[in-house]
Amino acid sequence: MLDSNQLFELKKILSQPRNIVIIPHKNPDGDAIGSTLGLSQVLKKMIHQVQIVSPNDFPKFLKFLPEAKKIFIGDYNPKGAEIAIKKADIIFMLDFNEPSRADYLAEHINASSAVKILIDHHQFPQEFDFTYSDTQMPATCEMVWHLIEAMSWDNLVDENIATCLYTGIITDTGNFKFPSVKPSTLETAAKLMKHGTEPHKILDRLDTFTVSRLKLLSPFVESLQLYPEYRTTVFKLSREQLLSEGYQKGDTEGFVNYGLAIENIVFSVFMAEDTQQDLVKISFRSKGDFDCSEVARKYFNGGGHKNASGGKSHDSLEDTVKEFVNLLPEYAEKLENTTV
Ligand SMILES: [Mn+2]
Repeated sequence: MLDSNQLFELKKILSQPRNIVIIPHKNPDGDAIGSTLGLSQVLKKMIHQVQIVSPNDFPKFLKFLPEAKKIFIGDYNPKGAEIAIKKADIIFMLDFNEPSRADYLAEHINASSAVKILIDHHQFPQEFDFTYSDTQMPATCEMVWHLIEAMSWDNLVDENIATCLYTGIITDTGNFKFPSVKPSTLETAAKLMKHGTEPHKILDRLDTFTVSRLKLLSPFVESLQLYPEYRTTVFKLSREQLLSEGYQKGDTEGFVNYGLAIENIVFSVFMAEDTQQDLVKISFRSKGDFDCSEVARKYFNGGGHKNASGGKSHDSLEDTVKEFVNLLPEYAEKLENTTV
């Protein structure tokens, strides 16, 4: 948490009407969208003008969230995004550790003289005017809740705000399954329920599939490469496969976790060609003390969390898979000794 001086400073800054922009990372997930929507609705109940500016669009399964339609999508109107950021006197950056994660918005963030506030749980955060970083936290949404309590804003939290924050917590913890979950996570969830959110309704919305998602499971499962000696699974989908099933953004979200459901597997990788640019996007998931973010950082221009990270490659899909498989011997010992 921010220290008491910083909390006091922030209160002072927010005691006057402000023009606030809140930014999630590129390709925002449930935690990025939930935290920005939750925080924006709290700030709007005060005296502030608040606009969420996302670098690009977000998955369809998150569109049910209260006020999701008010999110400004930079991709569809880059000039508008630039103007909004230029006009801001406060910029919140949520669920990412450095401006480059907000893609082309980084340029405008860096150029702005606004007060900048980072709230995030990723490793290696950049420092800003206010930096609330805690890599032990399972979700930025939990951190936003802790900030709300520390600032005594909890009386402003209604059912809609609670729903946004609860959604980010369950999407970033796989429904409270990940080892990152803390007593404070469950306490936060309970408090959000007391503020009116109904978890079963959120779960019902999140469990709803698009037809294309269901159909994509077939080629995804078919692509399985199993390396039991390295306790590793590799999956891949080509652009052609994605498009032939009518791929929509978010359709393959979470697929990579299926690999970890196989007995004795501790490392799962999913490589998919981007449908719009020449790029292979890579998701890494691991169990226990095996740090998959190290592989992402060292070899695939990425990073993230110990058990969930991502990367990218400009080589072909086949070459990227080969490159990855060739790396496995380097991690053989760590993989073998991973305790779950
Ligand atoms: Mn997150």
